[in-house]
Amino acid sequence: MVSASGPQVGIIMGSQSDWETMRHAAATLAELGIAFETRVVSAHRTPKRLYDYAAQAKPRGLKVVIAGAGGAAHLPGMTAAMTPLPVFGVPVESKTLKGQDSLLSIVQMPGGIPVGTLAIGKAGAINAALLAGAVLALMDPKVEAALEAWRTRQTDGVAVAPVDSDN
Ligand code: RP5
Repeated sequence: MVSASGPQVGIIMGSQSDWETMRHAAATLAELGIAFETRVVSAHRTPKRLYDYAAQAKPRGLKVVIAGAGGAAHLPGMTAAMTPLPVFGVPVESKTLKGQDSLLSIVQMPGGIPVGTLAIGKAGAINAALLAGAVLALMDPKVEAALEAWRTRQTDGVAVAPVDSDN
């Protein structure tokens, strides 16, 4: 039995070091009032944890998984292989290749197992949360309203003319 009040979105990441990026997905989901959980799940270092997480994601009531990883970033693709839920991948910026390795390894999934791949870094983490919200909004008018309000705040926050930042 799935609890209606449980987390709707699972945010997973390959390492504690990814949290600096993935916390922006969490903050955005919080702004939208969407219940979520956060877990460190490494495809390389904790493969059994990954298997268990992906296998149980849907039975536990999650609707979307956001997976962030860097370098040889197998986490989003492996997760997508083991759950029917939509998986959004966030390429974390790596030190050596600035996240281009992360991006290419997440986006270049062979046909058959999709991962919706976002931009490298903070922008991708924020947009993954907004996309997760858009999915949930199809079934939940409260999330739909929260997303609309989020966009309105964003629009209202854009100045008509530029200002000097050193004033
Ligand atoms: C990946 O390796 C993680 O997603 C992280 O981005 C990268 C580096 O991990 P750490 O060495 O910082 O733990 O699996």
